[in-house]
Amino acid sequence: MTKAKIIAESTKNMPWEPKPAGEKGVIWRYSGNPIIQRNPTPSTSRIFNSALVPYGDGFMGVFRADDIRVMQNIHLARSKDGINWEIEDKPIEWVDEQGKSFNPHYAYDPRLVKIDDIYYIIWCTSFGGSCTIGMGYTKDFKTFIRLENSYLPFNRNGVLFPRKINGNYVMLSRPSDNGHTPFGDIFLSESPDLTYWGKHRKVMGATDAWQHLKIGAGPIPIETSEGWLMIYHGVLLSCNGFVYSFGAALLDLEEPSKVLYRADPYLLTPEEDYETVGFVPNVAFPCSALVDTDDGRIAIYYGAADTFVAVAFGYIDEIIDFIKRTNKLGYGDDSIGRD
Ligand code: BMA
Repeated sequence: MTKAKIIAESTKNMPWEPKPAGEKGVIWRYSGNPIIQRNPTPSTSRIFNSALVPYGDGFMGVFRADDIRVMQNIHLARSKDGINWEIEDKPIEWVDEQGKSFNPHYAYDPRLVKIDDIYYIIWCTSFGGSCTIGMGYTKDFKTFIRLENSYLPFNRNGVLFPRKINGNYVMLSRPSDNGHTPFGDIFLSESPDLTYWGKHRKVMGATDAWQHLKIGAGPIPIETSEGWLMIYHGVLLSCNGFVYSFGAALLDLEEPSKVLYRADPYLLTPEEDYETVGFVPNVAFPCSALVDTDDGRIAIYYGAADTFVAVAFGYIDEIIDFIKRTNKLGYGDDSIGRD
C-alpha cells in the first residue's frame, strides 16, 4: 500500500464521511448530495462546475452559475463547512491592472488555486466570438484583477499547477472548437509571467471506452511523492449524447507532461439521479478538491448534470494504488509530448 507524502494546503476541517460498508468504489459520494439545489439565488437557475479553497476558518468558492437567461457567470460564495454555502447573487466584477472594468461576456468552469499569497482564478472565457482560457487573481476576494487571456481561441479546461516548476508557471488546457467539441486531449504550457505562454507539450490523449472521445483536466493537480495526482474528466459518446465520467493519472513531478501511470477504469461515472437527470444528463465534471495532507483524505467537488454541485470522498493513497494497479497508458502518454 502506497504511503504518499502530500504537499498541498492541508484542510483539517474539510467535509468528510467515512467509506460506507459495502462500498466497492475507490471513492464514494457524500450522502447529502447534491449540496447545491436548483435556483440557488434569485438571479441564478443552476450552479454546477465550481471550485473552492480553504480560507480563514472556512472556505471561499468561485461558482459557475447559469443565470435566468442561461448566461454563464462566476459568482463568489462563502462557507464555514464546505457544504452549506452563502452565494452572492451577482457575478464577480473584474478590473484590469489599471483598474478599468474588464468583465467577460461569459465565464464558466472556474478553477481556483493559491500560489504564494495570491488566489488565481482560471476559467473558460468569451474571446473573439468564441472561447479560450481567461485568468485573473485576487488577494482578498474583494478586488478581482483580470489578466490577458492565456491563449488564442479555441481552448477550455485551463488548470494551473499550484507552484512553479523549473521556474515557470505551468498550465494544463484542452484545445477545442467553438461548439461541443467532438475531440480533445490534455496539453501543457509554461509561462514565466502568466502572460506569455509557450513550451507547449502534449500530456495525454483520449483513448477508449469511458474516455474515448475527449478528456480535460479537473481539479488543481495535487503534489505527492508519487507524482502529480491529476483527476480529469473523460467523455464517451453514447446514442443519447455525451457521458462525462472522471478518472485519475500520475504525472512526473519535474516533467509533468510525462504520464507515469493512468487508471484504466473511471473513478466515478454518472449513476445517481442528480448526475443522470438535469439540464445536461449524465455529467460528472470535477473542478476542485480539498485534501488533508496528514491522513490523505480527499474531497472532490464535481458538477452534476450541469445542474447541481456534488462531493465525493476518498483517500489519496487508495487512489494512487488504484491508478498503479489498473495502469494502462495511451499512445505516447509516457513520452515528453513534443511531436
Ligand atoms: C462542457 C462544458 C461543461 C459542461 C459539459 C457538459 O463542454 O461546457 O461546462 O459541464 O460540457 O455539458
